[in-house]
Amino acid sequence: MTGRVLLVAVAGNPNVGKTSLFNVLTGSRHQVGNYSGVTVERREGDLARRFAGTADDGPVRLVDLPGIYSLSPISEDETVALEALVGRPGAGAEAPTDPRPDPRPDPRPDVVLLVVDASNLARNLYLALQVLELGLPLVVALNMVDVARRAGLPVDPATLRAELGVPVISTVARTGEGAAEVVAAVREAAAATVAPVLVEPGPGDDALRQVLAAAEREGLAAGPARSLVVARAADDDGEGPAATAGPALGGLPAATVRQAAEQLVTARYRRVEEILEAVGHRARVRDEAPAMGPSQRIDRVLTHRVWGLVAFVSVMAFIFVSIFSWAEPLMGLIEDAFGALSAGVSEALGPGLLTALLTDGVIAGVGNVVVFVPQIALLFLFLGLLEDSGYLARAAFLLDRMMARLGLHGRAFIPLLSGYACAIPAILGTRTISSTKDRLVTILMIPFMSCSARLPIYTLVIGALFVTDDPWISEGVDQGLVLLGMYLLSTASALAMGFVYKRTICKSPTPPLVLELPPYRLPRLRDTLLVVFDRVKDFLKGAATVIMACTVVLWALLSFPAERTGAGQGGAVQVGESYGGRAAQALEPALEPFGQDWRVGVGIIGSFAAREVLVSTLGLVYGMEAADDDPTALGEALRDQEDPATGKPQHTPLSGLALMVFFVYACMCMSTLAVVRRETGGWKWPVFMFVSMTGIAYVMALLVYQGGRALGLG
Ligand SMILES: Nc1nc2c(ncn2[C@@H]2O[C@H](COP(=O)(O)OP(=O)(O)OP(=O)(O)O)[C@@H](O)[C@H]2O)c(=O)[nH]1
Ligand SMILES: [Mg+2]
Repeated sequence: MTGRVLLVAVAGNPNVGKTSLFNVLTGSRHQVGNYSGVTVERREGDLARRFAGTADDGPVRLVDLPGIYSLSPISEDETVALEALVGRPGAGAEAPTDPRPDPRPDPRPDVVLLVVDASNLARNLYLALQVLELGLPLVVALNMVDVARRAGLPVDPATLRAELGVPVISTVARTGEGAAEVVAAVREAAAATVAPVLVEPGPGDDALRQVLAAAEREGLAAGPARSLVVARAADDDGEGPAATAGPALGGLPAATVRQAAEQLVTARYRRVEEILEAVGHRARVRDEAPAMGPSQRIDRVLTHRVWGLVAFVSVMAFIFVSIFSWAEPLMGLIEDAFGALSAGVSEALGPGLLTALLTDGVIAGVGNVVVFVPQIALLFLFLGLLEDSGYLARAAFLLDRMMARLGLHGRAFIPLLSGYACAIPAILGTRTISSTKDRLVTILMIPFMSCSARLPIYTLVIGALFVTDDPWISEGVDQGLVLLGMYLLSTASALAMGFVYKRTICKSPTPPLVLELPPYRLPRLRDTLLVVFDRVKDFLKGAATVIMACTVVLWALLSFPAERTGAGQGGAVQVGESYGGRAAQALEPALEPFGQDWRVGVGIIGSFAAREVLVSTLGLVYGMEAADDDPTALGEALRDQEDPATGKPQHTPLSGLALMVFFVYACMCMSTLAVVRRETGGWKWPVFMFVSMTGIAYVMALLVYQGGRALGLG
């Protein structure tokens, strides 16, 4: 075995702890969450050093897969999982006749590590039987034994091993219990030869016997190909691939194949019952009426038509208000730190072009964005805790009725909500939606959800222009509510767009929601903090690269031709006279109708590279224009700016609102467009998305500003 990499596929039902186990074994930290469909693509990782053993043991590579209920995939993520086990669709049925040496681009795994939820054995065993039919070396990780133990339904791994005929190891993936034994069993299994194990046909299952015999005659007797032909035929109800499998099975009539299919499914369920009986679960379940557990009691409230909705809105309001008020002190500290750094640099270098570039450009640009790290960290922390507790699935269930009334799929809820964090993983998350049209609608809706990159923009505008003097409202609360309003607007708009798309370009019936409610679990703070840490790292990497580059380029455009006035280290720059300033002024006629001047225009242009660039760019423009070298906070500069014509404030709550509304709708994220292109397989939808969203953004901002003016506001 030495030298060759042992490929191990980690498969199993959704939400059973596959990724948790994969993370333990490989030392990685991919996202886990307490709902089905967290993992939607295959991810590889090498065995962590502490499990690697001696040099003779040879390298092991693991592949983490999306969860599947059976080997007949109905959605994109399930297809990914199946292909990792058996190759591309159809390859199984065509393999015997396919002239190509290996029509499968995915290498078949050497060992399947099937993760089974010990606290949910009945459902998990069906898949186990199907995987046995594949005839691949198999090791079962009996996970969540801690939960099963607590629930009073422990499973004896030895009994299960005797029933399935493959190694069974008890594990607790959360703590890493049993991981070393899993590795040992996997290595051992790789060396063994195995044959596909099919369930015994029952006494009356003649059709099934006929199909099996035909498969044997066709030379499909050995290896996984044969079981796959039968399995495909069985699970497809004689439709689709099964119809093509028919002729391959010695010309048996389709009716026989269909009948065999039903018989095989029934035979599997019979076998599941037998195993449950052997493990001792059936008897116990029969004896004790299942008591109402704490999960069910909580659910009575949280999925209640009225109380559930009240709870959901309260949770959301709490999150947005605390993002505002809790982050405040930390943001102040960061602001001060960058101010001190800037002052230190100008002190050390003295006045000059380089100093101006460093202080006005690099430090101010990056600093204006880094300031938002506390808020972004809080947002990810809250969303992570919601995900890991199991609440998200409840919220999806709760809002499914509402979604259905709009004609939308309940499964779309979790991707939509995770769009609050970032559209990219959210768009990948739509792979769990089986209907192509429903999936497309969801993909088109997601960029309307306000992602974390919009947060700095909302915060800046709200912080600068929505200040209350009312002593009864503590500062932060009302601003938090304005922020909540922006999120509500974006959510309502996403839903409205979904409603429209569903009735126009993506007409299709909506299938009912099939969603498992996972048991509530205490979120693991460590896991959530790791995710927060990774996200903040990504955000900072963005700040250090894209934002810095944009800032430097814009700084150059705004600095030349250089005309400086006044005293101070470099004096104020006549930004308006620069190349960049003049170009932006040419755009002013388009900006004025929604209450913005050319300075904001520079920011809007910059933000097509990345939304946060708006903030760093505004910081740059105002920083360069400031006559003294004591940098005032960007918010203050915005508030103090006067309209040269009227002498009134240039930025009012109304113009701020119009600007925020523009950013609610504008599609300004190249990465999102790239992902949409990949997931929809072409340029059509990303182009549609960009054009329509930008158009809507402009019109909505215009309506808000002009409407507000007409009503006498601002
Ligand atoms: N109590 C307990 N919880 C576990 C165990 N293993 C995983 N979990 C939790 O179960 C939930 C699901 O874990 P994941 O690793 O994301 O499950 P998955 O099988 O990868 O899920 P999908 O990718 O959605 O198919 C998380 O909340 C984990 O913390 C375990 O052994 N015991
Ligand atoms: Mg997973």
